[in-house]
Amino acid sequence: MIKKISLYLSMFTLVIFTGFASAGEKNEGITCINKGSNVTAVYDKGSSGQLVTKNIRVGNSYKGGSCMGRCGGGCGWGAPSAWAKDCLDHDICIVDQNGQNGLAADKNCGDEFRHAADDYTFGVLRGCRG
Ligand SMILES: [Ca+2]
Repeated sequence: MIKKISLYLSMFTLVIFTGFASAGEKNEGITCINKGSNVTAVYDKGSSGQLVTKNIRVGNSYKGGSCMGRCGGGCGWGAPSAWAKDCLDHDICIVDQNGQNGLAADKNCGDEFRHAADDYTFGVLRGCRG
């Protein structure tokens, strides 16, 4: 139990520090988004480059990517999924920039990936179920 709590605490600390690291696209904490709603995704080229915005309906496919806004790849396999703003930003970035999906190391979308880490980890617990 203590081990689990300290793991969560260290993840929180990591998330907070990475949140301050980038000036371009913003980490929006864990902001839930609902499937079927229209949301403006924002990402930047590089890690603090030119901002790009894209209005998209959450849950739609976009340029060959599916389930835009779901945290994790594609549409998942049926387990409860988190749907959150930072995950949407990352999804759109990967598709738009032909990302290699190098996760945190991706040239354009690595910062978006780091911003989405808290959403991915805690989104379901926070009730971001789409
Ligand atoms: Ca970026």
